Amino acid sequence: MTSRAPRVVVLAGGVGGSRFVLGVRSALRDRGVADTAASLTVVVNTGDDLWLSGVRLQPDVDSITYALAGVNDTVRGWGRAGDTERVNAELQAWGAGWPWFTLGDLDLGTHLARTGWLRDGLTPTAVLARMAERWPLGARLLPMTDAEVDTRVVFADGSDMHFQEWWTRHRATLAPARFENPGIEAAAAAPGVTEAIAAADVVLVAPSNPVVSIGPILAVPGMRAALAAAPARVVGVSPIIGGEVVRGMADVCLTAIGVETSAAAVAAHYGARSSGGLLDAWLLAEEDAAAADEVAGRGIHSPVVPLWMTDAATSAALAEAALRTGGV
Ligand code: FO1
Repeated sequence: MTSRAPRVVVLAGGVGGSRFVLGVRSALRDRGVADTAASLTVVVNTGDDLWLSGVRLQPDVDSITYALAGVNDTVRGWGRAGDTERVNAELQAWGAGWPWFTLGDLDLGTHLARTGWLRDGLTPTAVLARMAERWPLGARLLPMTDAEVDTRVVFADGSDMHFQEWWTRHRATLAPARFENPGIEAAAAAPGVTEAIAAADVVLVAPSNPVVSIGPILAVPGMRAALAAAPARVVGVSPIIGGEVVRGMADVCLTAIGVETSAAAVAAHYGARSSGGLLDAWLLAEEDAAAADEVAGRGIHSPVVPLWMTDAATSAALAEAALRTGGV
C-alpha cells in the first residue's frame, strides 16, 4: 500500500451509487485516511436531471449529497429525511409540475438555491462545489458534465419522454426501444473529471444502473478515452445479484438494449479494458460465483465477494474489497 492516501474515483448514479460511495468513504476512514474529501472523487450521472416548475432538479447528485451529509430519506430512497410537502400540495393545486412527482419542501430549498446560482451564471460544477460547503461530505462530487444533457426514453413508434416521467409516472412499464442523451456529442466532461481519472490510484464503477446511470457517464465525449488511458485499474461492482437487479428497474433498461439481466452479461456489456472496454475487474456476488469463469474468460478479473450492502458495515467491506482488487 502507498504511504499517502489512495486517490479513488467512483463513477456513480443515485441510490446504489450513494450506498457504495458511503462504503468507500467508510473504508477510507477505516484505513486512517483523515481527509477523505481529498482522497475520494465521485463522478455523478446527470442524465436524470430536469427542469420542473422552473427549478433544476439533479436527482442523482442530490441523492449522493444527501446520503453523504446524512440527511437523506433512507426509507423512500430519495429526497430529505423528515421532509414535508406543503409547497408540493400548492404546486399541485396550481396544476404546476407533474402530479406524480413529489418535491419536498426541504428538497425544494436545494432546487431553488441551485437554480438561483445557475441563473447567476455559475456552472453546475461550481454550484455543486458551493452546495458541498454546507456539509462535511468527505468526498468531492463532480457532475459528469456541465452541459444540460438529459436522458430520453424512445419508444418503438418514435415518440419519446424524459427518463423521469418514464421512471416515476410509468414505473418503467412502457417498453423502451432505446435511451438517448440528445446533444451529448457536443458535451465535455466537467472540469476536473478526466484529470481525476488520470491521477487516480483506482477507478471504481458503482453498482448503479448500467444503462441510465453509468451509461450516460460513459457517453460523455472523452470519458471512455480517459478511462482507457488511466494508469489505475478500473474495478466494477455488479448491480446484479443471483441473476436479479438489486434495486430499481434496471432489468427493463438492460432488456431494452439487448443485455440479459445477469452479472456476466453486464460485465460483457462493459467489456474488458484489455480489448477496448471498461473493466479490469468485476466483483461478482457469491450467488453468481458460477459466472466467474465466463467473466475471467473475457479478460476481466472476477473475484467473488459478498455484494449485499445491507448496512454501513457491509457497504464498507464491499468497498474495501473493491479497493484491494484495484491494488490499493
Ligand atoms: N422518485 C419517485 O419514485 N417519485 C417521486 O415523486 C420522486 C421525486 C423526486 C424528487 C426529487 C428527486 O431528486 C428525486 C425524486 N425521485 C422520485 C427519485 C428519482 O426519480 C429516481 O429514483 C432517480 O432519478 C433514479 O436514479
